[in-house]
This record gives sequence, structure tokens and C-alpha cells, in this order.
Amino acid sequence: MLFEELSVAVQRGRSDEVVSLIEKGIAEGESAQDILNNGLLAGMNILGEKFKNHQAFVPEVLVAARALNNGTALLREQLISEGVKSSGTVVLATVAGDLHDIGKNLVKMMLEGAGFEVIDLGVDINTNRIVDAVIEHKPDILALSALLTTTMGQLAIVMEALEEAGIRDSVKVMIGGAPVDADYRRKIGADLYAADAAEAATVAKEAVRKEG
Ligand code: B1M
Repeated sequence: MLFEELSVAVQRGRSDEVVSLIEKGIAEGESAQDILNNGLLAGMNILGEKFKNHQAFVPEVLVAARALNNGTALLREQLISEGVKSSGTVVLATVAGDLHDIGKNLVKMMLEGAGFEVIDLGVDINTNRIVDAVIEHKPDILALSALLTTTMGQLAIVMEALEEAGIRDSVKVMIGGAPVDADYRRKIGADLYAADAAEAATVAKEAVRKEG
């Protein structure tokens, strides 16, 4: 019932309601993962289907995304509470031309939960800035998100730019986002792929452990 109410509140973009339902869920002992998956993301998936079928439009999706981000911010402490000491450094970005940040933000939380220090460059980040950030921060992992079929090609462009800058071998590149898969990772020569935020944390930890 609570999850259903949360899902509806997300779809309607009611931030205040989302926040109070999450507080209620936490008080009733629901786990942060269940609140996220069965309430917040379930609601966004329903709206996403409507968006696809032209039954919902950009302004509604934007308001829902804001409500969802407010909700995940509230769950943040709980989602990362199992965190351990620093596992390494990650530079994280959504690629150029792509404004989607909900998935990236979840990946950030899960990586922090796994003990990584995350430098989040934000959304719509051009290749030069990404390369500069790798040079500046020397991360163990460069994590890149792409949500559109029209922006996934940017991942390949970043790979080429890392090569050209002579820093390709200094960093493991992890990619993710709805249109991306393990085959695409192989195609562009990235090191790691994860299907969701929880897997991103597991894969990143494993990669750093092997390296160390
Ligand atoms: Co956009 N959009 N959108 N949108 N939007 C999608 C992605 C779309 C699938 C909707 C649809 O048609 N069904 C479609 C893409 C189609 C395609 O390319 N094949 C689409 C489109 C077309 C567009 C526009 C072009 C619409 C338009 O203007 N005509 C436009 C593009 C804007 C741009 O980026 N330049 C656009 C705009 C927007 C909004 C701004 C309105 C809003 C974004 C707001 C925001 O992010 N702050 C929005 C939203 C919210 C969506 C949907 C509804 C939801 C996306 C989302 O946040 N999902 C989406 C439909 C859908 O997915 N159901 C859609 C929840 C999130 C947790 O999942 O991001 O997949 P996701 O992240 C997952 C995994 O992918 C993975 O882990 C995450 C958590 O488990 N993951 C990684 C993500 N990054 C990872 C990185 C990793 C590892 C895993 O390692 C580094």
C-alpha cells in the first residue's frame, strides 16, 4: 500500500508527499532498497511507459524526476550506511548531450556505499572535461552514464580521447545506462559494464581489488 502510494506520488511529481511517505516507510521499518525499487523507481517506470506512448510529456517527467531525486536524497544515508573505508576514487559523469541524472545519482550513492570517493562532474559533460578530470584526479575508475541511443556514441568518443591523451591505460572505464550493454562495452573497448547501480558498486570493487 505504502509503495503504491509512493509510486503514484512520484508519477504526479508530488515531492512533499514523496518525502513524507518515505519518512513513514522508514519509521515502519521498510528497507531503503525496497522503498527505492518498489516505490520510487516503480513509479518512474510507469511514467516512463506513458512518456514513451505519448501519454505523458517532458514537464510531467521533469517534475517526477525532481520528486524522485528528493526522495533518493532522503534515502542516501541509509543506502550508503554499509560503506567502508576508501576503496578508491571514481570520476563519474553523464556524457555530452545527455541530461539524465537519476541513474547516475544512484550509481554515485551505491559507489559511495561501497567506500569509493566519487567526483561527480554532473550531466552533459563534454569529452575534454572528462579527459581533464581523469588527468587531474587520477581516479581508479572513470564511470560514464548514457541514457539515449543518440548519446551512447559519446562513450566511444571518450575512449578515443583517452587513447589520444595517452592516459587510456591509467584508468578503468566503466559504462552503463539503459541503451548500453556488455556487447557495446566490448565493441568500444571499455573495461567494465554494469546493468544497475548495485552491480556498478560490485563490479567497481572487484576491479579495484584485482588491480590492488
Ligand atoms: Co528521457 N528518455 N528524454 N527524460 N527519460 C528516456 C531515457 C526514454 C527511454 C523514454 C522513452 O522514450 N521511453 C527515451 C530514450 C529513447 C532512446 O534513446 N532509446 C528518452 C528520451 C527520448 C528523452 C528526450 C529526447 C525526450 C525529448 O525531449 N523529446 C529528452 C532528451 C534530453 C537530453 O538528455 N538531452 C529526454 C528528457 C528527459 C527529462 C529531462 C524530461 C527526464 C530526465 C530528468 C533527470 O534525469 N533529471 C527524462 C526521464 C526521467 C526519462 C525516463 C522516463 C526515466 C529515466 C530514469 O531516470 N530512470 C526514461 C524512460 C525510462 O527509463 N523508463 C527516459 C530511472 C533510473 C534509475 O534508471 O537512468 O536507466 P536509469 O539508470 C539505471 C541503469 O541504466 C543503470 O543503473 C541505474 C540504476 O539502477 N545505470 C548505470 C545508469 N547509469 C549507469 C552507469 C554505470 C552503471 C549503471 O556505470 C558507470
